[in-house]
Amino acid sequence: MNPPNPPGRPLTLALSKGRIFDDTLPLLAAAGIEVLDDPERSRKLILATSRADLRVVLVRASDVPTYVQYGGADLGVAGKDVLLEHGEQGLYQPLDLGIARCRMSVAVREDFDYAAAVRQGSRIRVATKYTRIASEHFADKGVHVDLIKLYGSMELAPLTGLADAIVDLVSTGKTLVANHLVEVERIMDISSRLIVNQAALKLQREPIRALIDAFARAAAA
Ligand code: PRT
Ligand code: MG
Repeated sequence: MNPPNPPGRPLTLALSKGRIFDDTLPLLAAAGIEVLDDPERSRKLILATSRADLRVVLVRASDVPTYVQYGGADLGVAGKDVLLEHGEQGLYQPLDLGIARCRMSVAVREDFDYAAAVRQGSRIRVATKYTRIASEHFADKGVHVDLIKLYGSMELAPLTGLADAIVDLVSTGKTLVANHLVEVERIMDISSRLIVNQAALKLQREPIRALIDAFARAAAA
């Protein structure tokens, strides 16, 4: 049996299932906090923790900033990619947790001459989920692009002729290799941040500060 959350309002931490949840667990453990349900085995979306004043809610990775911005959660963990696409307004970002590391890159088919396409000033078609990051990147380079918004499986776009290039996250590089794509530019390094609702920080300063400090010690260790 999970201990009930106390009356009043426990602090709510928004996490996404998968690598963010998996990489945040050890940080919570280092702070002496255990999550009392396993999201891979239970269908619960609200998970109690070993601390009665803290609960975890599970949301889509790209919804974490929305929950925190509007106060559906007091805190959250989100990738820099997600934060840049969402916009960082209303969110306090006290910590880079250094987890779920990867990079945002441009990739093309092995047989596509990206350097020549860019040099000739031709318009290139770029498919991506990260339209904001991509449009800023190419604008900075002075390259004309037609952006095609996708929600997943970006790697398929150059293989089917949908696009010349993709902007996507790369970690081991195995997905690119398996699909005969090559990384031609690294746009930025990505890791996940702790984000905090600014109003919650004012109203519940002590417990939130204590949690931020605990995360900071765990991330530094
Ligand atoms: O899956 P869903 O649509 O719900 O959301 P999501 O894909 O945003 O969530 P999730 O859990 O997959 O990713 C959460 C966060 O983890 C991202 O926002 C990134 O900050 C971070 N992260 C770290 C990654 C990766 N590494 C990563 N490798 N997110 C995605 N990938 C994907 C990448 O898009 C590509 O398809 O993995 C593939 C490449 O991996 P390699 O190892 O083959 O290079
Ligand atoms: Mg994913």
